[in-house]
Amino acid sequence: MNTKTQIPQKLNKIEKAKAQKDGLEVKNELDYFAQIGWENLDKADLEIRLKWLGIFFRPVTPGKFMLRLRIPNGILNSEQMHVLAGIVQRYGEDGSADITTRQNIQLRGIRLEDIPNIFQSLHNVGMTSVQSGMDNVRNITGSPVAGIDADELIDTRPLVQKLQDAITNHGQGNYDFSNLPRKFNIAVEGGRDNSIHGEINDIAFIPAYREAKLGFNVLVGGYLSAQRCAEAVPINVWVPADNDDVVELSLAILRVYTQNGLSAGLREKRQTARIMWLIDKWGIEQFRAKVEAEFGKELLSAAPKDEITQEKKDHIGIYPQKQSGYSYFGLHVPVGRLSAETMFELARLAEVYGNGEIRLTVEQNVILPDIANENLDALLTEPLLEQFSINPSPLKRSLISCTGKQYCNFALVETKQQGLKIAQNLDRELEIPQPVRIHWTGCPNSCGQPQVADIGLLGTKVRKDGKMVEGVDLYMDGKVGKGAHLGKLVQKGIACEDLPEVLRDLLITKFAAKPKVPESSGI
Ligand code: SRM
Ligand code: SF4
Repeated sequence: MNTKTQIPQKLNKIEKAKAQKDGLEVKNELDYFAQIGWENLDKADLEIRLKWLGIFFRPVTPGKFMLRLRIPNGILNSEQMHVLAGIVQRYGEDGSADITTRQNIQLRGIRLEDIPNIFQSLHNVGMTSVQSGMDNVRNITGSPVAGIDADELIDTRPLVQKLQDAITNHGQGNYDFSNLPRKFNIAVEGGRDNSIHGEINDIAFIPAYREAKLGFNVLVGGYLSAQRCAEAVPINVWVPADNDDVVELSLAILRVYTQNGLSAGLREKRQTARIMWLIDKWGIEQFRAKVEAEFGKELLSAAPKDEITQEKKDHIGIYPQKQSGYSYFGLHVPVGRLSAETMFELARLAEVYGNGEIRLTVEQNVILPDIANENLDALLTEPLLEQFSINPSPLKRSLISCTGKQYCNFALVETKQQGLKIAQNLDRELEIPQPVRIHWTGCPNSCGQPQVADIGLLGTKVRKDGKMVEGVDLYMDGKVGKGAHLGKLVQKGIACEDLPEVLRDLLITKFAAKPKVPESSGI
C-alpha cells in the first residue's frame, strides 16, 4: 500500500501513525517484540502503539516499562491483587505500583519480554490493560462505595462493567473505539457526593429523578490539559438507570466523536482534539442532535435537578455499610504508592477480614469493604494499618500527586516524595482545623488535577538567584462534590524551596491553621 498518497497530510503525527497501523495491531506482535527486544522495535510501535495495550515505554527508565491496567469502578479482588503483586515482586527494587487519579493501578519495572506471560496471568484472573492509554476510553470510574453506601441512589458497578465490556470487547480490544481523535474519560456517579469528579470527565452520568424515576443527567466535554481546562456542560439529556441506555448513549457519543474527528479538524492538532472542541464547533444543540441520530431513538430532556446534595467524602476511616453488621475500612495510601509487599498484605487483609474485595478511590486510596463488625478490632491491630492509616494527619490525608519526575518524562518537578515531605512537616507544625486538599501535578498536563484542589500545585521552572530551579504555579479554590467548579491560577512561579513557607502562610491566613503550641518542657 502506498500510504503516502492515502494518509491526509494535515493529520498530526499520532494520527499518521494510527492511519498507518491501528494501535491495537501490536497485540498480535507481542511474542515477536519479546524475541527481538525493545531496542529493536519500530519507534512508533515502541513509543505510541504499545500504549493501546497499556504498555508505556518510559524514557526516564528505558527498558523498564509501565503497565496501566483497567480496574472498572476501581474494584478488584484479592486474587487479582495477588497476581499484580507477584508481577512487580519479580522486578525487585524496580517493581512497584501506583493507584491513579482514575481509580486504577499502574505497575512499574515491567520488561517487554515478560509481557506475553503477564498478559496470560492477567487474563486468567479476568483483568485487562487494553485501550488504557492514548486515544482510547480510559479507566471508567464509578462510586467507590457502590453497593455498600446507605445513601446510594444507583449501584454503578454493573453499568461500569457493561460500559468497559462494550468499549473494549470484553477486554479483547475493540477496533470500533480504538481510533478516537484523543483520549476520553467516562465517569458514572451513583451516590450523592460526586465522588468521581463528574465536572472533569468527557462524559459524566449524574444521578437525577425524572418524573419519579431514577436515572442520570448527562454532562459532556469536561477535561484538563495544558492548553485549556473546561468544566463538563449539560447536554440536556436524561437516561434511565435500569436499561442499557447509559452504554448505548456512551457508544453513540463515541461514534459521533470518531466519525467527525477528521471533518471537524480534530485530527490536525492534538491540543484542540478533545470532544469539547467538537461541542464548541457545533454548539451543544447540534451536538445533541447528532448524538440523538446516532443513538437511534428520541433522547429525553434532562431532569430539572440532579441529586448531588453532599460534600465530597474521602472515605478514609471506618464507616457502617448499608448491610447491617458490616463496615468498610478506608485506608490512606500515601500518594498512592504500593510495593509488592503492601499489595500482598492488602490481598491478605481483604481475604481474612472481608469478602476478598479491594476498592480504589480517585484520591489514590484503598477501601476494604464487608468487614464484619466483630472483626473491626482485630483488623485495627494489623501492622499494615500503621503504614496505611485510617486516621492520617490532615494534610497528608488529602494529598494527591501525579507520577512526577521519578518516572514521567513530561515532569518539570519531583512530586510524590516532595509533596509528602512538605505535608508531613506542615502537619507537625500546624493545627489545621479542616481538611485542605492539596494536589500536586508535575507539568501542565494536570494528571494530578490541581484545578479541583483547595491548593493546586503545578510543576514549572522558575528563575531564582540567576538560576533555573524547580517551582510550581499555585491554583486555589477548586470545589468538589456538590456545586463543583474548577479552581483558578492565583500565583505563578513559586520556587519549590520557598514552598513550605508559602503554604504555611496560606494555611494560616486562608484555612484557619494555627502554629502548634510547643509541648511544655516541664520546667
Ligand atoms: Fe495523565 C499523559 C499519568 C490521570 C491528563 N498521564 C499522561 C502520561 C501517560 C504521559 C507519559 O506518557 O508519561 C503519564 C504517565 C506517567 C507515568 O509513568 O505514570 C500520565 N495520568 C497519569 C496518572 C498515572 C497520574 C497519577 O499519578 O494518578 C493518571 C492515570 C489515570 C488512569 O488510570 O488512566 C492520569 N491524566 C490524568 C488526568 C486525571 C483524570 O483523568 O481525572 C488528567 C486530566 C483529565 C483529563 O484527561 O481531561 C490527565 N495525562 C493528561 C494529559 C493531558 C490531556 C490533554 O487533553 O491534553 C496528558 C498528555 C496527553 O494526553 O497528551 C497525560
Ligand atoms: Fe507526567 Fe505531567 Fe501527568 Fe504528572 S501531570 S504524570 S508530570 S504528564
